[in-house]
Amino acid sequence: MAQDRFQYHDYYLVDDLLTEEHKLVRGSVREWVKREVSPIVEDYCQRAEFPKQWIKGLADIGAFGPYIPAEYGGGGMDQIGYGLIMMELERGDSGLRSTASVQSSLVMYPIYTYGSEEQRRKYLPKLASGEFMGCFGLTEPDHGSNPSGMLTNIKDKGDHYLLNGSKMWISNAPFADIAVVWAKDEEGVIRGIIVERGMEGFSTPETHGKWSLRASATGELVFDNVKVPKENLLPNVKGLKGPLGCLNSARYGISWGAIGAALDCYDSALRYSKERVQFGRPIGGFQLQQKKLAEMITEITKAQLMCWRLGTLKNENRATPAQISMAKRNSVNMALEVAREARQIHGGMGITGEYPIMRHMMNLESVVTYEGTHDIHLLITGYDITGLNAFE
Ligand code: TGC
Ligand code: FAD
Repeated sequence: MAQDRFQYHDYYLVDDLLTEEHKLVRGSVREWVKREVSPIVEDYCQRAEFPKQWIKGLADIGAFGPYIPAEYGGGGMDQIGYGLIMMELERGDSGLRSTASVQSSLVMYPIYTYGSEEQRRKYLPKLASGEFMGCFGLTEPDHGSNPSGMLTNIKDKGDHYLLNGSKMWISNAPFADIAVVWAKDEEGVIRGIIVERGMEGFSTPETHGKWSLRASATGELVFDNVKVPKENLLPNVKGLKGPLGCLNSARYGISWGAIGAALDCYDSALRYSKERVQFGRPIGGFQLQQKKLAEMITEITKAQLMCWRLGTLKNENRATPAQISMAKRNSVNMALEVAREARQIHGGMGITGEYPIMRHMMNLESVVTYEGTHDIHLLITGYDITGLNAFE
């Protein structure tokens, strides 16, 4: 990307609803993204490589476990603060936000919420500092939207568990030091277990050939008779509600994150529409382009308000999983629509790496699928409002 000229847009003065701390945190993340991410992200995406130097930077700005209590190395922040961090990171790149949201919501969250005190003390400070990176293994080759059918399993062997199976599409897998893995025990109950790199029989082959999230590393988790110590089992949760509880937190973060990608596309399109002259005047003066821009900022503003409200509900422990599904689905779909319209406003330039649009658009094609697809979240809303379960 040639130059990061991003300016924030707050049409309904949502900033008035934020605290000074929120604005401070958001400002420092934005500044870091402009300095350390924007100048290199295009190049890393073109090469399909994860910039490992981002790990230390993410830890330094407090993006790993922002809402985990400080005594475990986290930021002790509220949910709005977490959302704003995700928004600023995804404004830079969805893959960058992925790295941080997996570490925070899918690795630190389950260890904090379902783990023993020993597990918390052992892993959380290292995850917060970036000394350890983690990944989350739920999806399998034949069980994506329907994780309850998973085949990965653990067998009790007295002093350890024997883990077998495989997971697919796992963000951060190729470089993760630990994996929070969901597997069925001998009674068919889903349990969470922490697998460490270096355990015999555990490998993490990288997934190549992605046209999306190219600056994020994705891989498989393969378990071939892996002996996992008994103390690595997460003791405080049983059943699918374990992994789905983590997804509530990650989906919430994504609902903010996607707004960041949308804002970047809108901001670039707005500027381009004032600078690009055709037929003797800026293209922003044409009604068709104004319609696109006006609809973009309207949808962004609605999403900002929805996420702020969801964050306040989450702070009060009142946000329901269905409300989170609605926000994730709405924000990501909105961002995809904004990216597609912004691409058109940029004309041919919109397909180049001179502008962030095409990269955001391709990234969002993953974001609309992972953490529950667009369809699945619609059906969750459908179930919630009718009481009739489409999954049965
Ligand atoms: P169902 O029978 O409805 O529920 C089973 C149990 O779970 C409880 N539950 C939840 N608990 C907490 N939070 C939620 N959101 C929950 N939803 C359901 C439920 O109450 C029940 O509890 P209990 O005590 O009665 O046992 O389950 P189902 O098998 O019918 O499935 C429902 C469905 C389809 C909605 C669910 O499985 C689903 O959400 N599928 C989508 C899968 C998904 O989102 N996978 C994401 C993988 S991780 C990922 O993509 C990371 S990308 C990260 C990045 O790079 O940023
Ligand atoms: P499927 O479940 O096979 O769905 C295919 C299509 O069928 C979709 O359009 C879906 O909406 C539709 N469909 C399915 N069931 C229904 C239904 N009942 N009614 C109507 N339509 C339906 N997973 C992890 O565990 N950890 C990770 O870190 C992780 N990172 C990811 C990173 C990337 C880049 C990607 C692409 C995926 C990642 N995932 C991860 C996996 C992701 O969560 C799954 O891809 C997602 O849940 C969908 O599963 P699937 O791909 O198997 O699609």
